[in-house]
Amino acid sequence: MAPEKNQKRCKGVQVFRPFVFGSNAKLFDPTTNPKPANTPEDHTHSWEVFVKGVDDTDITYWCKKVQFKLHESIPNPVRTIENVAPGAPFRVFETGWGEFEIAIKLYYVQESGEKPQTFYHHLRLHPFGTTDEEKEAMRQSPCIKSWVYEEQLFNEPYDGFFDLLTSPLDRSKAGGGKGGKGKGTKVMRGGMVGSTGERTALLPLASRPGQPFSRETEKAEIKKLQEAKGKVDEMVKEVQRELRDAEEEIKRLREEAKAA
Ligand code: SLL
Repeated sequence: MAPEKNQKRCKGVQVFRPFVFGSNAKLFDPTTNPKPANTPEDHTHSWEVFVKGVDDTDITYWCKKVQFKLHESIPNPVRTIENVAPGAPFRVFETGWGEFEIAIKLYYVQESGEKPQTFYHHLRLHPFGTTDEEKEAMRQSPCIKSWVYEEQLFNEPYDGFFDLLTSPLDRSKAGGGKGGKGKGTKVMRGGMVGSTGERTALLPLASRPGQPFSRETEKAEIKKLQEAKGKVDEMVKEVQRELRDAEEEIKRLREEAKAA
C-alpha cells in the first residue's frame, strides 16, 4: 500500500532491522510431551514456526502481519497472524508427522509502502547438522530447533517510515502491560539494559538460554569464517604449487622430446 501523499524517500539511506525465523519441534512422549486429546494417531511431533525479534525485541512497528503457508495435508494450511504485542512472536503451533517447506510472507506496516515479501523455512522434526557431533547434540536435546538470523533491509525508506523506524517505543504499548514499566524491563547479560518489546537494531552483547544471536556469537561466527578462509587460501596455494610443478614437468618433457 502506498504511504501518505507527498512523502519523499530518504536518499542514500538504508535501515536494517534484525529478526529471527524458524521452528521448534518436539517428539510426543507420554511423560515429557504428551499428545493432546484428539491428535490424529499418525502424528509424532508437536511443533511451532515463528518470526520474532532478536532477544524479544519489537518488530511490530515495521512488520504488521505474517502469513505462514503450511503443507496442504494440514487443515487450513494458510495461517495469518497479526495484532501481536510488541516483543511477542508471530507464530503457529501444530502437530504432525512430516517435514516440509513453509512459505513465510511478511507484510509491512502501511507507512513503509513496501510490498509483502516471501521467504522459506524447512520445518525440521528430526536431528540434522553437518557434522556427527552436531547431529548427536540434537539427538540428546529435547527440542529440534532450526533458527535463522536474518536482517530486513529498508532501502531509501519514505520520510514518515524512517521516523517510525528510528523513534523509540511508545512505553505505554510496551510488553509490560499497563504503564509499560516494570515487567517488560530486564538487564541483559553483558550489562546492557534491554526491554522485551524494545525497538532496536542492536544485538545483545552476549547470548543467553533461548537467545542464541548476539555480538558474542557473531564474533565466533566471524572467527570461524576467517579460519575457513585461511584454510581455503592454503588449499589454493597448494593447488597453485602443484600446477607450477606440472607446468615445469611439461616444459622439461617437451625439451627432452625436442632433444631426442
Ligand atoms: C514428507 N513431503 O513426505 C513431506 C510431507 C507432510 C506433513 C510432509 C500432516 C499433518 C496433518 C503432516 O504432518 N504433513 O495431518 O494435520 O515428509
